[in-house]
Amino acid sequence: MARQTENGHGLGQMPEDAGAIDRVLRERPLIVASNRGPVTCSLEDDGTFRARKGSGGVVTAVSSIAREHQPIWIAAAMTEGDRARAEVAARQGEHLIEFGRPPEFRLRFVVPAPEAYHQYYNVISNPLLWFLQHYLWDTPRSPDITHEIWTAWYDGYVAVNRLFADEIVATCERCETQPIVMLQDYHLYLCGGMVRERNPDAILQHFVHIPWPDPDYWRLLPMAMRRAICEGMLGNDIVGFQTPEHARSFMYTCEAYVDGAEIDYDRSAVRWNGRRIEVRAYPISIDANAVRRIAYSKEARSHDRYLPNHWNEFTILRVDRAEPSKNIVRGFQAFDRFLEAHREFQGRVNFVAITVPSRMDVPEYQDYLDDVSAAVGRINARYANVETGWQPIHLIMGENYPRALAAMKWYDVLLVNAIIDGMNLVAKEGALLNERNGVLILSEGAGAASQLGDNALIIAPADVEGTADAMHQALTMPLADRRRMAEGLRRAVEADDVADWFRQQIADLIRYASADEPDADHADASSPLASPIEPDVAVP
Ligand code: GDG
Repeated sequence: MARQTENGHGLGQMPEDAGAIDRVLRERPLIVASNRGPVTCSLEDDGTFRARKGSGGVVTAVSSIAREHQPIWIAAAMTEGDRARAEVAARQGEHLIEFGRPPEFRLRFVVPAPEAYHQYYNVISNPLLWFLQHYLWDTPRSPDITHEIWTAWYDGYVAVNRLFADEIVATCERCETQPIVMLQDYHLYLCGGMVRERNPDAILQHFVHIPWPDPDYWRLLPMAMRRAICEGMLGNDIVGFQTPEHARSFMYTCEAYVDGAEIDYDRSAVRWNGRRIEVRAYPISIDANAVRRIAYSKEARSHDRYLPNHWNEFTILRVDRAEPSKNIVRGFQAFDRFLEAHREFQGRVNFVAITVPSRMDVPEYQDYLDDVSAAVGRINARYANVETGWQPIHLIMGENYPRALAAMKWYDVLLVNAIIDGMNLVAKEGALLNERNGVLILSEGAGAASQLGDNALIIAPADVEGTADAMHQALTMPLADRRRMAEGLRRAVEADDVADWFRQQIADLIRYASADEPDADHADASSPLASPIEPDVAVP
């Protein structure tokens, strides 16, 4: 039976023939291009390379499709070790670097010059685009689009996107059939257009993991930049967002800034330059089995031994990158207010904040980490009890995914109060793993709110008082209510695996190209997916 997608536009129907998806995936190579690859390399003293799995939501989510479908990843060399490994591969004519036996990942590195990479990553992508797309700029003061920013745009963002596009085009050429290319996120907005210019038949899909703001806010970028971003995205066949709201904002932005773009809001599509581009929502999820496996792994269990030292009669947990959009400081302010208003909880509740330092080359992130530490110091100084040794906030800093998942098993309250967030995987992981009928306090600005909101306490992210109230409500809620909500959350997450997220995108690409779809008059009969699929794909 055909099933409706969650995009809310009523267009996304899973093909009747689910076998078609498997056939396409068996017979066509899959290329995933993302700034950060699934692993980073380091060169060891004995001259061998060690590969470590990367961090962050995009890698966590996209890695989970790798096990089944072995995509070719195209990713930037981010570390010295990556560069050295890429050099060895180039010297030895190794087209794809394989990791694991049997290979879990096959990777090609894009190797920008360090200065170009710095401009693309540390000046344009983070913070300029990230801040813009999370409404983080303090607009009377910043951003200033200076000569340096323009230089970083052309010599960094445009240049590195071109390197990615070159690599994608070259990889497609080495394949016997036209691969499916899935571009990831805000680092690669120009890539779709650049690939399309050189490979008009390319099958291109771009998924944006973060919010897409309204056209008015995009005006912080000069017209040439915002237009290039939209036009680059319109080089794809389908562009995907976390929520229908962000998909709609993208269409509004194209209508506002792309000359000649015709928007079909009913069918959620843009017509431009003789092509039709579909705009879809694919709410991302987690790989429930993999998350459980890691949370109960030997390594996670080793953390189970000492993590309880941080727990108390009641434990509030948060897990995030040290990232302004995650709203960590306001979370502490709310806890401060909660302790002030409910003195009976002093000494009985700990707030455990697992914080992963992130983007430390960007000054805004260094400053934010300082703000986080200062808030912890101030609140701990205010409430700490020297007689009992009680400290209200426990800040656990550093990168360790199994530890983060281990901690999620034990909270009474999980605080996810992001100002705005594409989805927020922590909310879903916590819902899946928690064993104490823990309550989720969830920002209405997180994409996850539309899926989990019915069984969470929803807060407005700037509402410090409301968040403090929610903490009190969560910690005093009757067990039966907590259990009902926790079960509801777990069911919602279990019913919506990341595999569905991935397969829905492939299904839509097939439907996009098929003559049977509801919008058949616009179907692109020249698309390679519309023709019979050639057998025997090989990637030399
Ligand atoms: C972006 C969007 C969207 C936690 N500690 C470590 C670690 N984690 C894991 C978490 C979670 C992931 O990293 C973070 O995902 P989030 O979704 O919470 O946030 P972002 O990193 O901002 O992700 C977001 C996501 O992409 C997917 O589309 O949901 O909206 O902003 O799984 O448990 N991972 C590693 N080390 C840790 O110490 N490697």
